[in-house]
Amino acid sequence: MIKKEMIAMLLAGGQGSRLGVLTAKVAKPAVAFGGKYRIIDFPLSNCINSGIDTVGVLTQYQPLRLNTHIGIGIPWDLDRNIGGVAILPPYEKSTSSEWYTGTANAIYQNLDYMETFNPDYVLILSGDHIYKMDYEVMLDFHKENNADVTIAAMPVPIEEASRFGIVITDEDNKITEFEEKPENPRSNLASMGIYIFSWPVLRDALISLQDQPSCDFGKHIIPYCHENAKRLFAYEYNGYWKDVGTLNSYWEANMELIDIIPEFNLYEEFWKIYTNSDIIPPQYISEQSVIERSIIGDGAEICGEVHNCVIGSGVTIGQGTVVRDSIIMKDVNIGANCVIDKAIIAENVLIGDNVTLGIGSEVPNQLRPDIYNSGLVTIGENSVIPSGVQI
Ligand code: ADQ
Ligand code: ADP
Repeated sequence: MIKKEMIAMLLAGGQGSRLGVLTAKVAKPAVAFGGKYRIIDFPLSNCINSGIDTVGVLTQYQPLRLNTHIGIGIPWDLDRNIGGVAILPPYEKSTSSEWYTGTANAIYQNLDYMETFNPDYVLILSGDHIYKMDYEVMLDFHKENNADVTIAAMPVPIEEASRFGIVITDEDNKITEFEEKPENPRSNLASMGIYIFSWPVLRDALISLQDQPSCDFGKHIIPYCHENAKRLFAYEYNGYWKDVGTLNSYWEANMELIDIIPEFNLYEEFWKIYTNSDIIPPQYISEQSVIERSIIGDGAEICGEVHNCVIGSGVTIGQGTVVRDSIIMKDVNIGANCVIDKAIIAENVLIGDNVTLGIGSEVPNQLRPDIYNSGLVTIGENSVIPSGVQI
């Protein structure tokens, strides 16, 4: 019989509506990040770096790009005969079939999958966080405390605390109270949405709450475990962690990569971030170009100026064009003499000549200083912006 000590279940099905046009056609975990990666690469790489070789990826909303990206898991060394990576969309069952109505409902609908591996522990992860974490160390913590549930948690600014599940702990890190997104948080220790469950405890909670509509970990499963006197512990994490669920946090997290000493380092040898990338030629930088403090993806051809940007692979930037403080995803073609300031441009966008985008001081048009109130201009994938347009 197959036996795995711990398997991971990666929730990758949410719509990500707060990312606006960036997730109109792709699931949030499939959104490009850091010039080369997709968001889901981070939790997937953490799994393999932590020695977890069995990962179920729960998909639902716009899964095509995610499926193509993950494939059979070769870049993450997850192409195994036993275990490996499995894409788990909602499916037709003999008794019923339904969409995943909530995070815990999605896991509940895959009880059989988890059962196959006869696990001692199940790790629940979100597909949309940028961080590095050794889940094996978290598992050691779980075992040392003889815990039923361990929640990774980190301090956040108190004004942001109501966006998270908030835990209150005693001096032994045992959770004495848990509140999902409280209006008036009484602590700033936030759940990171990363949980280790002892398998019988998770199984029991999922089955007991199977009729709960939109069953969710933060709203239902964790409170249920707490009410039933299970041993809940907070595993405090103090490294870099970012939920890139909003345009601003997505933009910031990309921009933090180009800091001189980045808080989140993509270049560490001992914790590599793996991705599925095409075989493409090197970058070409022409003699007229100026590049400063930027990440430039493979296969990019730059003839203009690039300042403080994250430029994806296969991007072309024409002569006389200036791009500043922007994130340009894969395969975007930008013509000549454009000015682009503080923009996020999704994949496969075509921009003509003499286009101005954004609201920075460098941009001649100050038509709409209030664009999307975040101050960021976002262009959805496959858009075509004709020459001369000002946005
Ligand atoms: P939220 O950030 O609100 O809170 P949620 O919307 O529940 O997280 O989504 C968690 C993950 O599950 C995301 O990766 C999302 O894409 C995925 N997902 C959502 N619905 C899904 C579905 N139906 N099927 C498959 N996948 C789905 C949670 C916790 C908080 C905690 C924060 C930390 O509830 O307590 O503080 O995460 O970010
Ligand atoms: P955002 O909060 O930016 O919209 P999330 O990925 O967190 O992004 O998803 C938002 C909420 O919408 C989640 O609570 C999730 O349960 C729900 N949701 C998203 N897509 C679906 C779907 N296809 N079916 C059911 N619920 C969904």
